[in-house]
Amino acid sequence: MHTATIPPVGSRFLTAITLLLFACGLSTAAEQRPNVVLLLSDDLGYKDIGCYDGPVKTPALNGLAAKGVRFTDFYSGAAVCSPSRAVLLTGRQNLRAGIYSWLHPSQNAHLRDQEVTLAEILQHHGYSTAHFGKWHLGLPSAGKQIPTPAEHGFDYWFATGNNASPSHRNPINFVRNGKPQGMIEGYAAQIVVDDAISWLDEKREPDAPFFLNVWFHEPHDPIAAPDGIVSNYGALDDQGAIYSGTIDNTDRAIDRLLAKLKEVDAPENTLIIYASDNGSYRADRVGNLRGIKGSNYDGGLRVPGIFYWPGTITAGHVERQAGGLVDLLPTICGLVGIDKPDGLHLDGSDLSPLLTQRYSEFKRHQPLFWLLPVSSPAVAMRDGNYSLVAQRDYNFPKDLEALAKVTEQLKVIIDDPTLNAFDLRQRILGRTMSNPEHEVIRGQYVRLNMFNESWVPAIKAGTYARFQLFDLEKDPGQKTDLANQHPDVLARLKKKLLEINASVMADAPEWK
Ligand SMILES: [Ca+2]
Repeated sequence: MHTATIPPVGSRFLTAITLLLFACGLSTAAEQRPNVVLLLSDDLGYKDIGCYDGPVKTPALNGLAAKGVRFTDFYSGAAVCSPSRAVLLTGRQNLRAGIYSWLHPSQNAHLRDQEVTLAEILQHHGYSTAHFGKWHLGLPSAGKQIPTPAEHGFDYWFATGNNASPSHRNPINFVRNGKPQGMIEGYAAQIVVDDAISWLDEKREPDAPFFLNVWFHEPHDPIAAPDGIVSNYGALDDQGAIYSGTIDNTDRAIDRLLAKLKEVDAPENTLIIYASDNGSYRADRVGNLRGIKGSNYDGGLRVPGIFYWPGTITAGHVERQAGGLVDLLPTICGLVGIDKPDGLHLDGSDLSPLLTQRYSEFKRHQPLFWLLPVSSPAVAMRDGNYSLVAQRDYNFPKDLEALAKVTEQLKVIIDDPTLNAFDLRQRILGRTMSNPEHEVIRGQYVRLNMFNESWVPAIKAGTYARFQLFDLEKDPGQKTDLANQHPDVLARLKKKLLEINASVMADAPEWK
């Protein structure tokens, strides 16, 4: 469902609800607001980059962390791509924004037009806005009228609908402002930065502050990186070495972008934020955390979180309070001095007191909360050092007979008796197969398990069971369930979790 759109601001389209929300907060000029640069990796884990004790050489990111604030307990918006990106752009739980799981072109779900995005807020306050890289919040296809990044507040966009295809090398699926670009030679991270640099040089409004939203494809599968980089990490056909190579290559691209940013404006005028959209699909890159991408245990959720703005954000501070992508919209509004949108529920809180040594002023109005119905556990909440998770207590209407048949075929293909059912599922969902016939079977499995809109009523009516309680300070690996030991804490947090869940479900839309 789309709200009526009206074209009041030049070529930009704002929804009626957006106008209402901003009616009291219009600014007439760009004033002295800083540029905002958001750098996001795709599927990069808690222990990948150098400044988080990972094995990959990332001097550019390490430099931002050393001269800015690095969060030890930073969280993605969700355990998979699309919902996490929806959370980032809206500051709201993904179901409120209409995103129940990762998006596939066969679905009608997309980031709802009426959501107020960070890009719309900044654009409305005079920013020149641009998106580069993976989008995965829905693009028009097969005649479907799905809003593009332009309808979500970006003056300019250069994006792929989902992953770089066929891999990070020589991708064929970039679209610039609605126009397919065909094959582009090179590696996705460098291509994305090339385009961002050219936008900075030639296409932005030169007198306006800018919002550069750079969402890299790396290290999401299918992976590729230059041999000269991969060889620093192992054999050229070693998946771990290639994976590391994609991250190293991204850091080199970031280094080029940072040099350009310094050239176009003083670092004191540019806020830079780096994070990842969810945990790694590699169990060796999530540190000692439990679970990987797709899981609502911390391994699927915890990611790097780095904030850099010399002169304003504290230099060289390591922050141990929890933060997340859900906080970016209110935090950026707080840092650049823009009122948050009124009249809608924001799930995130403004982290700027933690970034500017006003620690006692920080207040989280609602515990961090993750809901991904297709995940196991389906729901998670963090309150202080406590983590509460729970399983879905309802079933999706799947074709179980077809699913059992395909699962048996995949068990034979993978042939790894050490994998339990959950890990097998994660392995199948998380990684493409090099054998084309096997990949077809994997595709059948993915589609049979994939969210579709007919599940929404079951999700909205669903309840939870098997609650587990962990103390992340003592037990970051979530190994010891304290639910029986601390029934009082369990009851208090469970009540809170169910309240947030009810609030989310009240906003979550039906899709047809
Ligand atoms: Ca991802």
